[in-house]
Amino acid sequence: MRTYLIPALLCFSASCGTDPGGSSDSGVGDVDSGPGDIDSGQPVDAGRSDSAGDQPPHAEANGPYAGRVGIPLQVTRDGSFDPEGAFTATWDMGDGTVLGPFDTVETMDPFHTYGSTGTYTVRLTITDASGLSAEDTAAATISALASGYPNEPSGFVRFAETSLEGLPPSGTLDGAWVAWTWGSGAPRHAAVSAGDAPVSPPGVFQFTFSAGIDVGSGVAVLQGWDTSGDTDNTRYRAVYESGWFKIPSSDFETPGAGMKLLGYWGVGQAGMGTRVPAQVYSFIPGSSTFAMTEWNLSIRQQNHIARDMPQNMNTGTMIHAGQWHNYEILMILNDIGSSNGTLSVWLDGVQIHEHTDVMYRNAGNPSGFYGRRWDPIWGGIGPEVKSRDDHLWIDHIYISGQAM
Ligand SMILES: [Ca+2]
Ligand SMILES: [Ca+2]
Repeated sequence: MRTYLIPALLCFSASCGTDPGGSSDSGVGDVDSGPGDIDSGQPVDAGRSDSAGDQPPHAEANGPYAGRVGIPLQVTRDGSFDPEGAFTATWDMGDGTVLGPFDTVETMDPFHTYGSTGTYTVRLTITDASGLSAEDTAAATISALASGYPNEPSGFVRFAETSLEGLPPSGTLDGAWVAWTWGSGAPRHAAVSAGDAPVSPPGVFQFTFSAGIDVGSGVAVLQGWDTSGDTDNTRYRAVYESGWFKIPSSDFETPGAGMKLLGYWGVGQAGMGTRVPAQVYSFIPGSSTFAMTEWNLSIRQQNHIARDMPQNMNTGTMIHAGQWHNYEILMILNDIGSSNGTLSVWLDGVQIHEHTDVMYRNAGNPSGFYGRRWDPIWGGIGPEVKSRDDHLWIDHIYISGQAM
């Protein structure tokens, strides 16, 4: 009988933790049985320890936010966390819309489109895995979508406007400065109907990114320039442009290095044949190898004289498939010998870029702005081949400025 007591006594030593407890040790005096059993107590103690140590999450709603009626506004939970890790994010947008709860990083910073102007209180609720939560609020001020050409400087003279109701030059034209034409690539361009075009429905100009094209492929070209001469046209000291664009489907298959949507202005050189290298700006959505619904909006400024900005400068602004966007650009030449040219860009009425030290021209290339060219490129690092047709619409191009 004593032999039974020996393991029981040993259980008070270091070997006790490995004792499974239970039947073999059951009996009167067995220290492993009963509520006082050291083994069975461990999970209980561990549970109490977790409960006491679980910290509530922290919510950071960021902001304040500013947006426009009808334009998706993104909110971000950046800075929110839970000490134990996992959490969900739920957004009450303040207009009766609740988004979430979201549990992945891809979904926690959602977009919302407000239907009317006002200042809304956006409330973010962060909830952790054990149900503890925290809240934070931010104001979202929603303004009316600007009409007309709100950032056109006073004193600028309109010299081109097209509602693109048909293929140029048969479409509606207004203004003597610009002749519209298009290059190779048919049938990658067309005039199509879009009843939701904001300024001049229903005719819009459609570029088609066709299935089968390789990365780096151009789509089609729409361009305009002064019709008064051929090789030494009227040049402009300053130009302002407004236009609209939309990816009409809900997403777009884009290559890894993004794509150029809107093309560029020619500037500086004399001679018609040298337009192409004189890039002033373009819009290049950020990279993805998947069909996307939204893109970072980047701008390029480069010309034959200098590249004063990074190749593709991210504006921190998003564009969205299925949504018309308005862009405005204002460019003013530098004085020869000084890097004091300006490049300003607005998206949907909100300024997203200003560059004030651009050298557009120098003594060897003294000319001004002279030509506008839209030439979307499904561009980037290959090998990638488009597997489906996608489209870009542009509409209602308006240009004004001051001749030299
Ligand atoms: Ca927690
Ligand atoms: Ca139109």
